[in-house]
Amino acid sequence: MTDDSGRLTRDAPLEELHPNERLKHDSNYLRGTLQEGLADPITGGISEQDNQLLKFHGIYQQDDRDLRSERRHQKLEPAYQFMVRVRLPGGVCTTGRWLKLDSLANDYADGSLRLTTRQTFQFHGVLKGRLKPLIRGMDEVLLDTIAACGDDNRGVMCAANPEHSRVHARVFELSRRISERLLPRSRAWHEIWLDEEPVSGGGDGEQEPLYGRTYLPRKFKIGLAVPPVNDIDVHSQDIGFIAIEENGELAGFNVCLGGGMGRTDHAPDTYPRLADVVGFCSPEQAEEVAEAVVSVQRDHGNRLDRKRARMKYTIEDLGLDWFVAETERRLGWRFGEARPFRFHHNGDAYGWTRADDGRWHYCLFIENGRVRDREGLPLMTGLRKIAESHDGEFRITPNQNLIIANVAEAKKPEIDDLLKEHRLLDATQASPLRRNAMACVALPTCGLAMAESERYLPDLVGKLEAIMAEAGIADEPIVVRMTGCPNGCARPYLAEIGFSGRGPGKYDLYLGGSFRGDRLNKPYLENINEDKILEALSPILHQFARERQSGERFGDFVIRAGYVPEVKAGRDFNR
Ligand code: SRM
Ligand code: SF4
Repeated sequence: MTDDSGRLTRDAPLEELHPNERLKHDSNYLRGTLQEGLADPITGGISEQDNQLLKFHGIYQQDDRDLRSERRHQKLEPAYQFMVRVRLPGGVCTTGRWLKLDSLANDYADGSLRLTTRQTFQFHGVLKGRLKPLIRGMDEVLLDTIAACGDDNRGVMCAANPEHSRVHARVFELSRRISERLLPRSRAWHEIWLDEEPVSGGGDGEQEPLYGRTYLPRKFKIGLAVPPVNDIDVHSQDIGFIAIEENGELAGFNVCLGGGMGRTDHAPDTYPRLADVVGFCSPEQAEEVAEAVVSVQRDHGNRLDRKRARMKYTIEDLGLDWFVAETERRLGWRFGEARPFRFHHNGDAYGWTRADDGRWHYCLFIENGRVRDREGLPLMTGLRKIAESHDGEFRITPNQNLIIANVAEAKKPEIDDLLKEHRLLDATQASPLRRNAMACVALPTCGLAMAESERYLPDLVGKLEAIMAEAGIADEPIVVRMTGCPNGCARPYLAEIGFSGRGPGKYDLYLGGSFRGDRLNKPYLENINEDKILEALSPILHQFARERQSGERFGDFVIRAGYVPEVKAGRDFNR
């Protein structure tokens, strides 16, 4: 079946759609043959079909890419292992839960916890037989992995900004409610991981009232920002809610639609896009807005070509006006006029911050979100000790950092001592460049990585720090982001200096994002190695040091100086 614009809809015959549509449809609400595949002792892996379904359970099959060629040489199957992503709306985790995750990482994964760009945890290096005990361990502290990946609504982000605690509390509560409301209703997760019976014959009489049998055409992302901090990069979300505060209270939200970062090299019809502000809704209306928008994307998203299946392309292809009108038709009411707001930056406020309710929050810099003990920096041990001492919460920030939240005045000296004892204050005193840098995971776990990212960016930042010191701008914060492929997991297209991997040691370089996360950058040089990167950036950084106007940011300067044109719309990114 086609809709008014001639697009195939989800009611079209399955054979006309992408093969994943049939897979979802025939999976008996996400059960498929997962139970059998996980129990198969012959291999450490599972079939590709099972892997596609496993994503809806928050788990990816991977293999250790550092060992790939050696294993191939030895005619062994790849070193299969799994990545497990926790569902943690708004990034808030009690310290009790943190302690559980820490012990699970040591017992069943590679001994590290990875804080992600969407404010949750990932376990890496989990062997097939350890998946179940790991997930059961999470369930003991009421955590799950449902819909952390897959064609559904993913982890809902929420500003971690601690200053305005009253507004934050309401916005956080809403992020939790949106996550619950848009959660798949299938019992498959409980049956497979917690042994709550039926499994492959299960699903009888089950329904997915929102998603139906074929779920969404593609992943879907929602985030809530609290100005003046745009830490969640609200314009990168499929739906962004911008909290509008009036007289210290949450008046409602400006609603933004159609953001997304992913693109594919050599495919100019794929591009990052910023979400447009389309109107205003009250706090009470936000949940139904989220559901209505998801339903429009469910019915009109592209189910033939997964590279163009995100909502940003539905909006590009069918028109923003059409999309908004269709959403309003389903809501039965119209958005109000968007209200004024202003973002100052999209980073984190490091160190201690006192919130308006008198409680303290310490934002700790965690380089690229990797929590493990290293020589001279016992990060995982230090956080364990703090979690044992602080009966409160940790908040994961959208910049892969961690906030020790809601510390009472009397408790602060004890936390300070623990931070000092474990040398965690040193990390927070890193250069402003490093503190504003972010890299995706990439090698050795990510199957899509074409180049290093998490393991390489710290070195490159060191070299850029040296250039900036020479130019006399060592204290200048510049947003730098790197990914190992064009998918955009560290939101590199919003960075003032962005990199995406093209091949081993080779990157595309992007310039011109804003410090506030509200402007896309632009491809500047393609497929270059480190020498060329430094050769290209050194003169620009020196010129910036000499010629910048008062208060001018690097991303604004490169546009004024003519290095790149300003990108005003996603479809112009590649032109
Ligand atoms: Fe991502 C796929 C890691 C945030 C866009 N992402 C992947 C996979 C699962 C690779 C795969 O499909 O096999 C990566 C697993 C690597 C590993 O070994 O752990 C991966 N993405 C991540 C994380 C862990 C990066 C990080 O360093 O923190 C982030 C986890 C977020 C979370 O907690 O849910 C992560 N990914 C993002 C973001 C940023 C965001 O959402 O704010 C984006 C860009 C925004 C967007 O979606 O448009 C992003 N990831 C992608 C894409 C491209 C999607 C697209 O529209 O084209 C893929 C590939 C895909 O979906 O086909 C992808
Ligand atoms: Fe992997 Fe690419 Fe995402 Fe990096 S951007 S984690 S390399 S999919």
